[in-house]
Amino acid sequence: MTNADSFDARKRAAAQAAAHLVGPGMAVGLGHGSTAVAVVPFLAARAGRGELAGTAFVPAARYMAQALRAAGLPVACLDDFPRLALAIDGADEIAPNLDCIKGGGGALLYEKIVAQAAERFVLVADDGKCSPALGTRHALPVEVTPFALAPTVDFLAAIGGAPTLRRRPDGDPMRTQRGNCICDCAFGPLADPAGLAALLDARAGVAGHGLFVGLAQAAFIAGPDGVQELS
Ligand code: ABF
Repeated sequence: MTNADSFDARKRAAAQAAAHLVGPGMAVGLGHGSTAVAVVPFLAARAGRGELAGTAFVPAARYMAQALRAAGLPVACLDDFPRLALAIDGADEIAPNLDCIKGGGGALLYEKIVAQAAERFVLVADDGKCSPALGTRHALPVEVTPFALAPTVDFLAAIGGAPTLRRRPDGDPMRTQRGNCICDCAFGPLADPAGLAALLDARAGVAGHGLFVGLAQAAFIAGPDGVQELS
C-alpha cells in the first residue's frame, strides 16, 4: 500500500463520498471514530461554499461535537431534530448485507440511537472493515449497566461470548458517556446476528450492543481502486 493509498487516504476518500449526500436544510447525524470525523472537513468546505445553508448536525459523541464546533459547523441535538434525514458513521466490521459491528470507540448506544433516528443511515469505511461474517474479525461490544455487571458477564459467557471487560490504560474499567461498562465478546463468526441482537436486547442489564442489524442502507467502502458505494 503506497502512501497515496494509505488507510487514512482511503478513510478520507470514503468520507468525501458520503459528504456529498448532505444537502441544505438537512438534519444530519454523525457518529464517532476517525472515518466519521474525516467527513467533517469536507462538510466544512461545502458549508464555506454556501452549499449547506440551514443544515444542522447531531453528533453521537462528544468527540464528534468538538470536531464539528472546531470546523464552525452548527451542532444540534435530537431534542431539536428527533427525525434525521441522514446519519453517517464508521464501523468496526461490515458484512456483505451491510449489517455491522460498531462500538470499538465506546459510543455504540448513542450511535445506534442516532442511526435509528435517521431516514437513511450510511457507513463509511476502508475495505479492511469488510468481512464475510460479523464476528470473524472483531469482538462484539456489549454495553452493561454497572449494577448488573457480574450477572451479565455470566450471561454473556453462558451464550458463548467469552466476555472481556474493557479497561482504560490505568486498568480501571472503561466507562461510556452514560457511565456504563463495556464487555467485548468474542463470539466468533455469527450465524444469526439478528437472533443474537434480540437475545441481548431482551436481557435486563444490557444497555446496548454493537450489532447494527438491518440499519445501514448504504456504505462507501474505499479500497485500492477507489470508493465503492454498496447498498
Ligand atoms: C465508531 O467508529 C465506532 O462505532 C466504530 O467502532 C468506529 C470505527 O472507527 P474508525 O472509523 O476510526 O475505524 O463509529
